[in-house]
Amino acid sequence: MNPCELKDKIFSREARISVIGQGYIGLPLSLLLADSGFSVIGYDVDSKLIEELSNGITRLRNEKKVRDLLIKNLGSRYFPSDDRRRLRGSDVIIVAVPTPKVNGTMELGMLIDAIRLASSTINKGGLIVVESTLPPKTFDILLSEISRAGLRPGEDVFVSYCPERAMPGKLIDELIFNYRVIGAKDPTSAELSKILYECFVKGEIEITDPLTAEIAKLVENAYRDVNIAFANEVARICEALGSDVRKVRELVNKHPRVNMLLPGIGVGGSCLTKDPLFLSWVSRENGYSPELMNVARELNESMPIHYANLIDDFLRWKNSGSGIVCVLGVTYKGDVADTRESPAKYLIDELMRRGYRVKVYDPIVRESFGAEFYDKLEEAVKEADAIVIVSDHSEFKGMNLRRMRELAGKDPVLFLDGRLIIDEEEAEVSGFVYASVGNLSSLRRIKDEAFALSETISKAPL
Ligand code: SAJ
Repeated sequence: MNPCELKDKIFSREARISVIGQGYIGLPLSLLLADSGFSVIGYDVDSKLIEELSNGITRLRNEKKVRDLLIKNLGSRYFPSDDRRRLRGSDVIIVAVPTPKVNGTMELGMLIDAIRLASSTINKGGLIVVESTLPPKTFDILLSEISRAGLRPGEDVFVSYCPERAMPGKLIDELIFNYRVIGAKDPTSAELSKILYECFVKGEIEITDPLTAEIAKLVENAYRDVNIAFANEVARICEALGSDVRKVRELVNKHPRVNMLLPGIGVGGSCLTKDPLFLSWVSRENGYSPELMNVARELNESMPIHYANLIDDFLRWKNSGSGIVCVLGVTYKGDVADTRESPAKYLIDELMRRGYRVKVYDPIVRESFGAEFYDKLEEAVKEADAIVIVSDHSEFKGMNLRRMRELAGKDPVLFLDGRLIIDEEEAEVSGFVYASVGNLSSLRRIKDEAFALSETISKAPL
């Protein structure tokens, strides 16, 4: 097959496409390609996942559009499979497997396996596209693997890097409307990839070299991580000085050139927690050791532990270090069914390590990281000495705080708002001791008043 033939096959939707990896990106991508007219094999090594998909079930539970596209295309244009032989004869193979961080290093094993599989099954003259996030200079390693399989990149097979940049919660819309970057070493690989993505992408498609694409993808997430760390730093300053970060943020964001992000109880998800480190590690191996990104990461990682300490302090003061903590939300952010690297895990681990009973409620996922899971919010809140919001799920925004206070334990009960979604006054009128990320004033005041009272009592004449 020569490039013109492949181009024609893409235009006519006759190109046979396979996608390796049917997770957060591979599945929606496969479905968008199927929906635009291609026959797509969605391959994954996870047989259970393939069985679920074959029955029209997706694990991306809060992604309604993914579910709708699955039902629409399953068996007609989308074919999930765990059989590697089904990939043989593919004109296009897209790799969308994870690139995780394991024990402080980048784990490229899955990616290399996927590239080997693609190299051994792609048609001569076909196109391999990598969507998985690549640490800088990894594209060259992948090209070497392809060469080792006896294929000359840019001649026998065309290869490009087109990093995903879709946000969980709105995967389909983001895959369609976001701008895309294609990194390729030769113009034919770039052009074929662009034609392919134009079949469903409505955003701009930029062509560049692979190293620039690798760095750009990581910089986007590092930028966000550093900016959230800045907001978290300001929150910690406000806590120390007795101010309220919500008011400070509201004011500073009125400035035309300031856009401070939202501080919170932690930064989770699979992307922001590893991409800045990939960038930093590879840079260090090449002679420059970044500091800002590493410090930002450390600050963001410290957030759940900082609030575990705060709850611990409160419970030592209230109950001599025993009590029940109710954790609301375990997903890494609101309204997504994704618990990867969730701050909830680190908070719960720390509280349980300190001997507290931890009750968990989440309306979207049934995960509790070893704590007690409750199906009903009211059951989880019952008898709690402290309640902490970790995920900004919509359900928590309209919570009946008076009812929550009736159910919780005896006075005082701490309500720690980890995502700044609860009104301070309403929480206090309902009878809670309110504290939030970046605002500990009420908690301090109540502790000071209680201390002053106990001093008065102890000094009073018998
Ligand atoms: N968070 C804050 N404050 C904020 C915004 C977010 O504390 O102001 C927290 C969230 O609660 C969450 C974490 O940060 O725990 C990450 O959430 P996110 O919404 O910032 O990002 P992700 O991980 O869902 O998706 C990111 C996005 N990258 C950027 O916005 C630069 C997305 O576009 C990428 O496609 C995705 O990473 C990815 O796959 O790389």
